[in-house]
Amino acid sequence: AGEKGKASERSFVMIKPDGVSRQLVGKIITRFEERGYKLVAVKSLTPSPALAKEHYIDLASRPFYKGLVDYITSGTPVVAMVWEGKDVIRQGRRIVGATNPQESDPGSVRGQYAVSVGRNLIHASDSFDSASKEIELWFAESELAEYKPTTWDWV
Ligand code: RTP
Repeated sequence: AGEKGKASERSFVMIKPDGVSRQLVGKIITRFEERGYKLVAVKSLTPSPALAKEHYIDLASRPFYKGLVDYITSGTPVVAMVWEGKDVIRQGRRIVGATNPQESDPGSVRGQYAVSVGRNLIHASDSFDSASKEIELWFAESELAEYKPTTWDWV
């Protein structure tokens, strides 16, 4: 799982502090579950500055980087998850919606619940490479569950 070309792949999805403080965790998880994706791992934590900086390392030169890291580490937890299933990386991005909620499809999480790019509720991996890096950064191998959802009997 998680490898390019596999029927079943994995994505790292994180509900950011605004999603937790607005009590949208259940609604967001429900979208992934009801679509048919499998919850492989989930934990709630306040990321350390080192973890948050590494997660957003590609944005280090951007003007909003410090504010983003400060927000993610502010003390309200995030919910870090790994979801698995067919095309979950691309479909996860569609469920989440465009980065700027002003551009997000109204049916997406951001399009339904967010208006500001700095408080856009959720992160989802944008490629196979970032998914595997992010899963390794946030989770130990022992935290990733192996099971088959009963709804996958027809797969
Ligand atoms: P994410 O990684 O969170 O899924 O977001 P993304 O790929 O859709 O967007 P990216 O460009 O990687 O930006 C990561 C996060 O940085 C925050 N951001 N703030 N102008 C701003 O203030 C600004 N631009 C981006 C957002 O929280 C975005 O999700």
